[in-house]
This record gives sequence, C-alpha cells and structure tokens, in this order.
Amino acid sequence: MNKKIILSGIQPSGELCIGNYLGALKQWNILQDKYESIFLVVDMHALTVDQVPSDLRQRCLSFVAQYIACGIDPDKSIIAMQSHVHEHVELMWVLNSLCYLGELNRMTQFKDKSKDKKNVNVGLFTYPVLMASDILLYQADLVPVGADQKQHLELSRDLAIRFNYKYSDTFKIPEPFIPESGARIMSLQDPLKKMSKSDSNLNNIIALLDSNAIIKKKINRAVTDSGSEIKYSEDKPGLSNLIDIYTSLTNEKIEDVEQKYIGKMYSVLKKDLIEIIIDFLGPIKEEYTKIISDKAYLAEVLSDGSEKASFKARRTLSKVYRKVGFVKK
Ligand code: ATP
Ligand code: LTN
Repeated sequence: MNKKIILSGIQPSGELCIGNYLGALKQWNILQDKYESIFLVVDMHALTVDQVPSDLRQRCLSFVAQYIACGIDPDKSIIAMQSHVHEHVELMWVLNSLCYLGELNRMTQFKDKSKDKKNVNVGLFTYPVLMASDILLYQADLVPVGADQKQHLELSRDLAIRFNYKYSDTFKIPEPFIPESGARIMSLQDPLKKMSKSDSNLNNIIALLDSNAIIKKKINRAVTDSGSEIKYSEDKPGLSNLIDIYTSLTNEKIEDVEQKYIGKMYSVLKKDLIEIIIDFLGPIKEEYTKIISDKAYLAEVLSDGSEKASFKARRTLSKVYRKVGFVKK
C-alpha cells in the first residue's frame, strides 16, 4: 500500500527558534519514519517581507542545514527549495481564481503582519493561497504545523474542496497535524504573544543556534509573575510558557514538573531549564557546523530534493491544467 504523504515548510526569515522546533521540526522528525515526507524551505513566501538578497540566499542554505541538523534525513525525506519547483506558483494562479477576497481578508496572520504598515504588498495578502498550492501540489494527507497555521490550513482544505466540486475529484483534502505539547510557544519577554523567529527583539526568542551564554541570559531575563508557586496556570503566562518549553523538550508531564518543584523558587526552575536547553541544542549546533561548511553536500541534497519534488508536482499540475480546460502542449 502507498504510504501517506506529509508536507510542511518554514519561511527563511529571521532565525529558526525553539518555537519552530517544538511546533514543527520535532514532529517532522518523528513523522518522517512513517510517511512519505516533503519538507520545504519556502523562500517565495519569505519575499512577502523585506529581505536583503545576499542574506536571504545564505539563510536559505542555513535553514536546510538546520533541518538536517535537527534530524530531517535527506535519505528518508525530500528537502526542497520552494523556488526550485516552478509548479508552486503555477498552481497558485489557478487557486487564486477560486479564492475569495473575503476569505483572505479574514486571515489573522495577514491582519497581524499588515498592521502598522504604510504599504502592504499583495504577496502578503495572497500568501495563504501560495501555501495552499504548496500543500495540494503534493497531494499531502497531513500537514504538521504549529497552532498558528490552523486558519491557513482550513483555507487550503476549502480551496481543495471547491476545486474538486467544480472540476471533479483532483486534490486530497489535507488534515492539520498540531502537536499536543509545544504547538504555541510564547515570547520570553511578552508571554501573551507567540515566539516568532523574525521578532526584532532577540530577547523574545531562543534561536536554535544561540550560544550557551546567550541562552542563559535570555532564560534568566524571561518574564515571570511576582508569585512564588511553580504552577501551570492561565494567570501565570510567563511561568507556564517556561514549563511548556521544559515539558516539550523532556517529554515530561506538566503535573510531574509541578510536583518536582514544590516549594522551590522560580530561579531553580530557570536554572534547570537553561541546562535542558543547552544540552538539547548542543548536538544540533555541532551537527550544523559540520553540514553548513559542506556546500557540495547541501547542493546535492537540494538538487536531489527538487528533482523528486518537481516530478510529483508536474503530475498534479498537468492534471489540474487538463481539468480547467487548458490546451495540451
Ligand atoms: P516569522 O516570525 O518569520 O513569521 P514564525 O516563527 O512565525 O516566523 P513560520 O515560518 O511562520 O515561523 O512557521 C514555521 C513553523 O513553525 C510553522 O509550522 C509554525 O506553525 C511553527 N511555529 C511558529 N512559531 C511557533 C511557536 N511560537 N510555537 C510553536 N510553533 C510555532
Ligand atoms: N505559512 C507557513 C509556512 C508554510 C507552510 C507551507 C507550512 C508555507 N507553505 C506549507 C506548511 C505547509 C508558516 O508557518 N508561516
């Protein structure tokens, strides 16, 4: 029987952070053993925010190296650069013609990212249609993402259903795969907003490549409340976020962690968490340093990945072109 397909992607903006790991990469790593897997660096999505071209180019390669250092295995999974497979934008155009302005107007990520901007580019607005095309092109069954992507995924499903209804069955209807723990890691300085890799205040995030000294400084400075009891609760968002990071990295239960720290001060929990993060990121950073220096290896992974991805993408796109009534080449 054919294996089910998973697909996901991260946009190369900012620095990959522990939120991206716990919400996405950790599940990719586990799921790649069971599913046929495609993991993209969605560089075209990254153009929707300002980029310095030479930085973007380096960051794209750095993200591929970080995917591999986090355990994504190019022998098991396809790792590809979105811009290397031109079918993504071609399918997007077809989906654009099925998507309503009202649907895009409701997207909370668009509202957040366009807030306070003088000029909002059209790419930021149609971003979710490109994401739908990433997913539908590969006939993905499951999309492992953090909780913030749920709304985008619902749009992908709606567009697939609409296309299938209008032209006959073509796309699989993808399901989100959102982890129970670590789906929404919050900012260290403002625990009411999510940790985001392109946050301009780097004290809000733990980057996967942060040095040990920086990790220590950021966790020590992380905002907590003025109480003293180590308890996971809505009115202690800062502390609860630290417990979330703790349990997601150690796979311990929240109750067990609360039990372990009865009568102990916040500073004890912070000290242990620093150690947990340092121990966890150490091997990833070491692996990353080896991979990033081997440019020939990275080029080979990407050329292999884009060849395999293009093959699958072509199949879906030619079906779509036929169904919408385009003349065969
Ligand atoms: P940016 O700040 O550049 O918009 P981001 O950190 O929000 O980036 P994305 O590229 O939008 O990251 O998301 C990559 C993946 O990481 C997605 O699956 C997303 O759901 C997940 N993710 C992002 N932030 C978090 C978070 N704070 N907690 C858990 N998962 C997250
Ligand atoms: N919009 C996603 C990134 C993304 C994605 C995808 C995720 C682009 N294409 C396809 C899953 C599947 C985000 O995390 N901001």
